[in-house]
Amino acid sequence: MIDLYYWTTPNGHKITILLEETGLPYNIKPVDIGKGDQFKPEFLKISPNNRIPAIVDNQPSDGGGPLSIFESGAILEYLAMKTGKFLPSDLRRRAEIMQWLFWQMGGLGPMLGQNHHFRGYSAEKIPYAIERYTKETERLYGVLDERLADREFVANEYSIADIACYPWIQPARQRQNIDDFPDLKRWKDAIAARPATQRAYAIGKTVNVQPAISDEASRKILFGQGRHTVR
Ligand SMILES: N[C@@H](CCC(=O)N[C@@H](CS)C(=O)NCC(=O)O)C(=O)O
Repeated sequence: MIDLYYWTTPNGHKITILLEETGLPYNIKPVDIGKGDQFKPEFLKISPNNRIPAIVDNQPSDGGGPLSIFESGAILEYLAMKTGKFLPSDLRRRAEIMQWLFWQMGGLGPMLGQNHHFRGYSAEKIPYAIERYTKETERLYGVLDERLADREFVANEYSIADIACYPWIQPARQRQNIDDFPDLKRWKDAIAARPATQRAYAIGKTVNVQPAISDEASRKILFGQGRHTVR
């Protein structure tokens, strides 16, 4: 059984999508990041960066004790290797997938996250920051659209690279017109229609009934962070 430390954000959705696709049994441990659960000492022990998602595998394949992992990319890779699904061992297929997984982790996620921050959450509306991250979003959407022009999925076959990218493509929130990116739109619709994707988002709705971070207390917890010392 996998324990999934989760909240209903793009990085959290990645893991429920993969878990639903693989059929691995899992148990959700909600971490309400708007309330500060990510700073609880027991959570920091498995996720020292005070971010969701994280997992604990209570039955790792080496037969040893429980194994914890943080960082969504590392979790996707681990679960794919555990189940033998969505990350083949063949050298070239795997290299193809891993480069797009890292592209998502190092570029698509962080840049679109800044778009959300400056456009949606920041009380001060800074035109330069909004413009910069909206343009960067447009550029990254363009990279994906080009990539998908002659293949069904990011690395040809449906993989953890698609699962990592999908929850981040939110055109209305990111001020993009998806019709300008027809191959990205076709890809997004195809993943949205998968039963596992639908189950993952339905589960999210049962964990968090009020997804928007609106109140001042949550803003302070999420956006006023400096160094946090546990020792
Ligand atoms: N690179 C990390 C990013 C994780 C991340 O930013 N998680 C956000 C939600 S999407 C979070 O837990 N935020 C809590 C906080 O900012 O304190 C990953 O992919 O796992």
